[in-house]
Amino acid sequence: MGVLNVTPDSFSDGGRYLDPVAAIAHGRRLIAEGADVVDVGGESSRPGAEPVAEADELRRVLPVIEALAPEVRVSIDTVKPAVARAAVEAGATLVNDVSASPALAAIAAEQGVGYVVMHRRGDPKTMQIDPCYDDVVAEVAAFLVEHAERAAAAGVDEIWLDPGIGFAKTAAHNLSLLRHLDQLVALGYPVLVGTSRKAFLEGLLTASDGRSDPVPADDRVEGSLATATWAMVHGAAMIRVHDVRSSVQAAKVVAA
Ligand code: HH2
Repeated sequence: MGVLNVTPDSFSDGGRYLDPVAAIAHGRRLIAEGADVVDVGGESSRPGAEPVAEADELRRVLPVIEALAPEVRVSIDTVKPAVARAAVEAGATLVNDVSASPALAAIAAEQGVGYVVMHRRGDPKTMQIDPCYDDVVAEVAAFLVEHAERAAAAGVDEIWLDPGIGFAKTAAHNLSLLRHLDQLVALGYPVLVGTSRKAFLEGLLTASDGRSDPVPADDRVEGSLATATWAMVHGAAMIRVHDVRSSVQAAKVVAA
């Protein structure tokens, strides 16, 4: 799954693809590099992100989905029911819901498309304020199963689970979830993992100039690849990445 953020403020590629022409061109680059799915988002979900008005989000994502949907599977990364519905009508066939909301699952059911349930607590403004769990793996697993069963009962046929790396989690929580990914895979649903360029990698990496602190997002590619490879080896069925070419190469080697 290649990431395509049509936003001014995403943590890694914010502002690069706000213009639909640039966004469509980048989507085509992701397809050429081997993405099976392009995940189009018009609102950043990074910690501290400002909410986006529905009309603005629709204006950002719809032309991009209409252009790319005939060429690749498109998912819509949104927490707004109206945006999810319009995106599916424009050609998206997977609703990627970082808020695990019953309203979005209901739209996926009604429209006969797939649904990603991702774990997080709170919203972008609050989620990184002292996240705390007794047992992060067990609590995330229980949350995902509960929401997946609810989505199945609502009529969704294709359900993906995502631990929500970086959403209401410390670096140690993220690493625990990766370390025990097999426990999420054992729940019986396909698992999606998104670690790409995320902040928890900062403390593990050295900047390529040896000095930058913190390590900038686009200098976390090798760390991202290590975590993506780990996730694939431990059973993730899809990885959500900014760097499609290198991830596809890694996927081929893992598959072999
Ligand atoms: N991470 C981000 C956004 N959407 N969706 C799923 N299912 N899983 C993830 O891990 C995930 C996600 C955050 O990354 P990005 O889109 O690059 O940044 P931003 O939210 O700032 O646009």
